[in-house]
Amino acid sequence: MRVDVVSIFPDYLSVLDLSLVGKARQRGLLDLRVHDLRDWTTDRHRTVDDTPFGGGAGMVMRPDVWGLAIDEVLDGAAGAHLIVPTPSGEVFTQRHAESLASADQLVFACGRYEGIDARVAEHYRDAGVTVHELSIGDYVLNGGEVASLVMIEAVARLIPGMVGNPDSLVEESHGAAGLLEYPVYTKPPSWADLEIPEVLLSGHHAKIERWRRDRALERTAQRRPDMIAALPVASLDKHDLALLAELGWVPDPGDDGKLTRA
Ligand code: JD2
Repeated sequence: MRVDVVSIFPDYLSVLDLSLVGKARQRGLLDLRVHDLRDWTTDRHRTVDDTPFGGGAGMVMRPDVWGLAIDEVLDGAAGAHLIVPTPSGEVFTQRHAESLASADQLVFACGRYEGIDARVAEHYRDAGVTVHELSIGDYVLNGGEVASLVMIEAVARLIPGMVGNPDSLVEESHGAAGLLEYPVYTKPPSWADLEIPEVLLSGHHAKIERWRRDRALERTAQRRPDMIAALPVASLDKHDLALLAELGWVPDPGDDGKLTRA
């Protein structure tokens, strides 16, 4: 896969030389190229921004400079996706990461200031490029660089032949799908007056699986009620339903196949 990142702060992306993404590059699975947007400016001051039409605070990035940059980095032959990180985007999820992992090329356009002139996304959509305006969450960053790092890491670890431990990806894809992970423990067995839950030392595989699923359900109900409300009742066994009932969740009497608060 080819990944191009365009930014006025290309040094922000230097952490991509490390760890997993760096390894993928060394192994030839990832062709990562970071570019300085100012390389496509044509004026003496290398200007990338201007004042917003309609007024208001701050500056907006010029579409003409972005157009020259994106036209040059887009590989016409490849199935390219243009990703524009923005606080106004759809929220980036594992589903986006999975879908982007099979693309031929990803181009990340990292804005600064108040963002990039809206015609850039519109123009490339009109030109037949798959454009994704994505946010990494409901908080405000100063630019798209850190958001791009997050998305690149999430995608890179899904590229076939990439992850250190393929078992962990298999478990992720069909394990406790739709639930948070259960708590994990390792040695030493006693630390800070805290012991390992006995069942994990028992060697009783079925009991361990049940204990882990119970903890995952409890944790999810406590921290992510939105995920409990999205669970298909058909994916839950008798024991799951009994535990969830104790936690205040029951099958919707309107029988839509989901749970609701009792
Ligand atoms: C960005 C800015 C508009 C306020 C380019 C912020 C983001 N989850 C996220 N939070 N913030 C961003 C993000 C991404 C790109 C830019 N800014 C600053 N723009 C209003 C602040 C400029 C993502 N993804």
